[in-house]
Amino acid sequence: MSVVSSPQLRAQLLREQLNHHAYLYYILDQPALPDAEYDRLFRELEALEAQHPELRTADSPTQRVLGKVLDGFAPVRHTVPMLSIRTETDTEASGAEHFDARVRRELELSSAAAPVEYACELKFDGLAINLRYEHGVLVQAATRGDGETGEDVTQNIRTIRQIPLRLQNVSAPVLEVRGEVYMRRDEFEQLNARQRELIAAGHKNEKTFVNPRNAAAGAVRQLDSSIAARRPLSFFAYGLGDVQGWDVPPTHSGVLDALAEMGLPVCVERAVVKGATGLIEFHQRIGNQRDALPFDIDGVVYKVNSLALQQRLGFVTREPRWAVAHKYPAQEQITRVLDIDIQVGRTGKLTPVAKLEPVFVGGTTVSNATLHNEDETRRKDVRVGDRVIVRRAGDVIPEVVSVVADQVNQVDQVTAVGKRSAPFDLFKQLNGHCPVCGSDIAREMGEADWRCTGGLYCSAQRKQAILHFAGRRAMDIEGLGDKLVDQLVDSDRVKTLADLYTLDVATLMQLERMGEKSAQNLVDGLNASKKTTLARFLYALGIRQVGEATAKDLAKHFGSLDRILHASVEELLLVNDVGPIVAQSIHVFFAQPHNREVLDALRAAGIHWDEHAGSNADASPKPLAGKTFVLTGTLPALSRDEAKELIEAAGGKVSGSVSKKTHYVVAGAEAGSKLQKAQELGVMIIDESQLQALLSHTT
Ligand code: 5U1
Repeated sequence: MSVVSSPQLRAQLLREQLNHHAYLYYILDQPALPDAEYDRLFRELEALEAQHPELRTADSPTQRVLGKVLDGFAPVRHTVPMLSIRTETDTEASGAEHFDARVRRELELSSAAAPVEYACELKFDGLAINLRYEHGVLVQAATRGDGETGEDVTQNIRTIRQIPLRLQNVSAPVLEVRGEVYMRRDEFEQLNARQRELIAAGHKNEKTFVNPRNAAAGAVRQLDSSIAARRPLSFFAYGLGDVQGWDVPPTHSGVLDALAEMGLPVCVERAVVKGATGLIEFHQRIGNQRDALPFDIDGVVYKVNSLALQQRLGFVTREPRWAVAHKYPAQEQITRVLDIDIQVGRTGKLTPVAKLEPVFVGGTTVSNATLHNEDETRRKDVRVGDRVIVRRAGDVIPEVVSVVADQVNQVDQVTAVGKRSAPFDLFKQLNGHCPVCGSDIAREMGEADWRCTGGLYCSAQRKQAILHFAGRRAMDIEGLGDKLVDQLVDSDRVKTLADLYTLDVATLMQLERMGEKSAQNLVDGLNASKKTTLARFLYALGIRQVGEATAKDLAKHFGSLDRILHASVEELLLVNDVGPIVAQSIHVFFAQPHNREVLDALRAAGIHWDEHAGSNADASPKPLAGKTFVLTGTLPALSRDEAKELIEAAGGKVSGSVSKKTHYVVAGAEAGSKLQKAQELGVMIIDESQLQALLSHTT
């Protein structure tokens, strides 16, 4: 209920509340208001502004998407030119040494002089943007352009929720903030998965994006800001442009701290170091973490920390002498497609995979890359013999992003018979039959994928299903690797999941490279796996659409397998995050007589768990309930999964990132940025023995 009577005051209060909660949510990752309450306040402000249009201010959260389609972007002349950064392509330690030596030479420092202090940051792979705040309110956002003149992309930048429309406690007449708009890797993958679905459903104008940088740059340059608003963009601030009426701190690290205080997103992966040794350490540390970062970087940035020294160093042409981007090996490379194979997945999905001339990309040698599905392969028009760009970033499966379209390539694509191979046609290539079991293949209306119809009759699906069942996060059967599964399935010793539990040492010893000790270890592993949890068991079954999180939700909601077996689609829909497609998939799975038979056989083989453990029906006290943990580094005895399971069993939650809401960070050897962030935020840091102590109080 509103206690403020004047519409003007009420609108101001609502704006402040909504902007504050957006800051907690998007910058600090600490939501303090349920979504529904945020929406209610938002709608109240919208209604108030509709009644009193004069109350609509530039910093109103309702003004993020203006819904006006532009004819083009107006040019913006930068008051202070947007410089670029010198690139050091020597990806070894010597790259950092050269930069430090250059700085020392320019500053005329003798070898006896103290090491130079540097601010180290990440080199985000995105699009540089200048944000102009006047009296704390965002008034303009512009691209870099040629450094002198950029384009006015304010409409699109306003849609990025991490970018504050009003800075906290800033009244300076002018404060320009520079930084990078980028797209997180997981959000990029989700965006492309959605795009692939749209294409499969017949939306001819849709396309997938080559990489997060292109997707981000494309979104920023959309003339229709409602399209930009649907693209998951993020932002990191890393510097200043024009500043009037604000006391600039004396160091670059101080500037970044101040920007963070104003409510701007500043990446926590940064450090102040001394000399070349410090630079090299930072380059190596971030290099080791690169795959685990949630976004792409192409290097790190070193800047002389003192702004006075920066001024002394000045710049050459458009590049400052006081900064450098020290690169890492590229995440995209060009290579050639030798062949296109079709692989059969666990659910029968047929995936075209490009066999490549091996190429070093993103730190490893890649010789296979996914083409996702037939439509994608055709849309990219990838054919055998083509030169293609391959991308491997993070722990995402390498993919072919595009064919190299140049003259040289056109000549290269000509095959021995003088013309390019035919466009990819999955059905034709397979003659309509699964390459593994010969069953018919089918593609349903509105589906992007061809599938083998053989089900578990298809040995490829059986092999994948067994490997999934045995996986670490499923039944965790030690010693059951892919070579062994190949033999067990090919020799017909294992036809169903339950057959695994009939294996004995004598049978196993008949297999290749299987001595008595390995056979005994596997039998022990199988026996040990029999005691499990309902959630793990459900996940292990490999039901389509049921990942680990859904399996946990199902186990928690129903508490027993029998209740799940008998649940209707409507009852399944009551489970957290279960929608109609997932509910249908679960229902269909358990309705199949052959699946019921396998379940019965698995239970008969001795697989068991505590029914109701961890379920909503479980009333035992959970002393870690409400406590959030973050795990970092390598613990001496427990694996990450084990620690997570113990914490969750005691009612705690394990989160992937540290925030002020984290109760404990459990740190092991080589803990990285999470430990640092915990220290910065004053979060309690404990080791494995302290975790064990907390857990032992719980039993
Ligand atoms: N982190 C960071 N990225 N980046 C890019 N800092 C930074 N600074 C830049 C650029 C182009 O330029 C300044 C050194 C002028």
